[in-house]
Amino acid sequence: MNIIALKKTPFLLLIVLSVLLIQCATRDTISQKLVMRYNAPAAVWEETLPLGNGRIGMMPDGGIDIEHIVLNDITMWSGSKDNEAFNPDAINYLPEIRELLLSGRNLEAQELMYRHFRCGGQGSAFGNGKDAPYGSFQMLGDLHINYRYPQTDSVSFYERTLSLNNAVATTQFNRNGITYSREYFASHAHDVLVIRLTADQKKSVSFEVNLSRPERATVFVKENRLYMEGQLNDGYNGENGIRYLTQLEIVNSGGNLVSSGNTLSLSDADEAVILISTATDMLDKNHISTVEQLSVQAKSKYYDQLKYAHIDSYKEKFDRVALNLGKQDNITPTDERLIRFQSDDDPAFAALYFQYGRYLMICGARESNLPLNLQGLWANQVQTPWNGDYHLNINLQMNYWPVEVCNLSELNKPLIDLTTSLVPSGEKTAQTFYGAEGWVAHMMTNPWQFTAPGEHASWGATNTGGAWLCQHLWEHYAFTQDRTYLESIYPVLTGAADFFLSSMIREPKHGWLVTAPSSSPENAFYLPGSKDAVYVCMGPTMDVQIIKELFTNILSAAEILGMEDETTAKIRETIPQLPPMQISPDGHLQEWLEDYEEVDPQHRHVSHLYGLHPSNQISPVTTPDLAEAARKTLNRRGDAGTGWSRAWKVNFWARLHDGNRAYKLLKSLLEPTSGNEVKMSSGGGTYPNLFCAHPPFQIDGNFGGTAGIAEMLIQSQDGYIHLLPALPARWTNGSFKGLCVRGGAEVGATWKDGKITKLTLEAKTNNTFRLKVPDHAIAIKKNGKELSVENGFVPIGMKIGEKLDLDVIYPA
Ligand code: FUC
Repeated sequence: MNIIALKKTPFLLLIVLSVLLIQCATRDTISQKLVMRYNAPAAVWEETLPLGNGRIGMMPDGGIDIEHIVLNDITMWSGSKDNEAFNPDAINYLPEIRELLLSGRNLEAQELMYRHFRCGGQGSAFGNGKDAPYGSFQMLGDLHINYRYPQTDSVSFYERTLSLNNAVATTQFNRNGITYSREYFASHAHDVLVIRLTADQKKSVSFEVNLSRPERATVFVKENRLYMEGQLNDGYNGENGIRYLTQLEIVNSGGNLVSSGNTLSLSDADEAVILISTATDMLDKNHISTVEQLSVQAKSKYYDQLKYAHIDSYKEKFDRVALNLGKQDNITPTDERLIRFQSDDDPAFAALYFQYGRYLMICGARESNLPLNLQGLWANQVQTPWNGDYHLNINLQMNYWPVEVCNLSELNKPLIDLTTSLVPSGEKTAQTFYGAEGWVAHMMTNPWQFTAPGEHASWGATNTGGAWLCQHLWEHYAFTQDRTYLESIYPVLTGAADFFLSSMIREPKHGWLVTAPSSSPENAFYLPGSKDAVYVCMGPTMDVQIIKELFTNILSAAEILGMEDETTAKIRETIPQLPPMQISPDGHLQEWLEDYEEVDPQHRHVSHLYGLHPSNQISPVTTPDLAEAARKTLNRRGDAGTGWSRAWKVNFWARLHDGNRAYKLLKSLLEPTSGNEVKMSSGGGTYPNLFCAHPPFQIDGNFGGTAGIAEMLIQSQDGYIHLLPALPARWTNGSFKGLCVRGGAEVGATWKDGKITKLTLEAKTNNTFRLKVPDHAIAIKKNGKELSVENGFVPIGMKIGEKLDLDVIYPA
């Protein structure tokens, strides 16, 4: 048992550690020390600090006498396959529903859908699916540590921190002259949770520890180890539920470890390390031996070996990108910085928030596992809000907006795998509900490949969820240019297209081909002369934009792969028959085929601007009229909304090249919030731990915010690199490195007084990159030599691995 102390660390290891420390100290000047800091224990979960290694995680509250640490595993999902979802009766009503829509009787069509055109069974059980086949993502458990102190005088100093550079959290305080220190991390190298407890006086570490869970847990002690195990409901009270096992042990130096009942108790130790190893059998049929093995491996290491292996592994991803918007304040508590940001506009705080999004991405998901859900990896309930699932009408996709541009491309894999895994079930749904070819996923899914329409058509009718996911599949290619990968996903894209090609109908007014029935996510309208809210419609603008994008991407893929086939031929024929985007008489982009009046003009979803972001069908450069209509639409929608809605609007305004307005939305996303009751149109903002508040906590807004900041700094969706397309006045000087662009390159830039002075390009592929000459610049120079400019763009041919440093020249 050699985990314990630095004092036992061999000389060689010390040398390795010193080299690592020196490496950290000599990092480039753009990189910064990024610390979140708090001067009191967390009073609520939304103040605790999230740690994770993409599979498992924990959120310690830093309590002084009693510490509560919520534990997580991303595969803690109840439910199982729901065969009842494929409702065989629905298709019998499809012709009538379509007839009603074609004759403008949407309300009646909707009534029929409510009754018949929905999944069979319970569906998501309206977000209470924990004990239904749909299931729910759930917390793993609660770890409580009751500390014992020689004296219980008041505490003279207290701080909790989270280092974003190292993914290590700490708690430190002084009680009666003794400084107690705790260090926590979710090891990226050894796949265990680690907590080290020390004090600056010998024999001062004493505590009791236990594990629990609100339901479905058996806790026991064996050979001074604590175990918790159980099985979640498969939705049928059957044998197919996910099983989990958690093992906790304490390695200590100098203390006395005993167990009584289900509690481990350590007395008078010099220091202790709590090791938690945990797994479920969702993706690992040998989860019991995995738990044991991981624990044995971790125990064979010195604590510092564990810690630095973890840091090293985490940094490999985190250090790829840096953003410097000014001097980082690592002293002021983060909750105070959040409050102050509304008045001091500290640019460095925005940079911290940006990197926190990357931190959450690296710690919340890993390559071969489930994608980040509505909670990411972190939940403190058994029934999480909305089942903590994958909503496909914005939320899951938003989680993945930053992944490519923020240089974490490999973390896209879980999303790609999830999408691919939906195909067989999506084919059955296409057949059963529509008698159509290809595959379709509606508004929500789970690890059990749920693809049917939701149980309520007002939100469950959207059938472009799978096609929207296909946009992410394509974007991964756009950034990596990986042809083998493109070949592998080509059938997924064409399968999604086949569904629309075989199920769209012709609307009577213009003869356009449209989806029917469908809805514009969660927004309702009034039919002329009626005051009834209607959701069900034909060909909402978002559907058209998603389908057009899917079709266009398939044609590009087919060209690259040399794959003309029946689907591509049909796509070519169909594209001109899709509805165009329409501008309403008062200048807005129309959300529906008709210029209906919205029930809620400030609705949180802005689905019809999908074409502006994440797609590139609306742009101030190529489609100025549509961009103007989008601007009017956004002004009418207003700047409020749920957390994710504000985050989306940051991206919209960045795409409209309005940096100050994007910034205003970023500020509203960062509005300090408390409370965790579900609110659909107010209370959006940010909790003290910088988690996004829908409310309640929903992680999509964090990732949408991070992506939005990236959009303000760099864009590449129109075939060229546009640097600082939406720089707010407040970010006068700054620099970044390592952001990625489509075509396959990493870009860095430095700017002063809002003007780019230097930039760097590093090619990840052999390609020619088109760089937009920054506004007001007169030349771009490489080694003092001017590069040739064509219509405001500099074409730069590069070989894979090549790096370029360029200077931007302005009139004297
Ligand atoms: C969609 C949104 C809600 C919420 C939920 C998880 O239904 O309309 O605002 O984000 O997903």
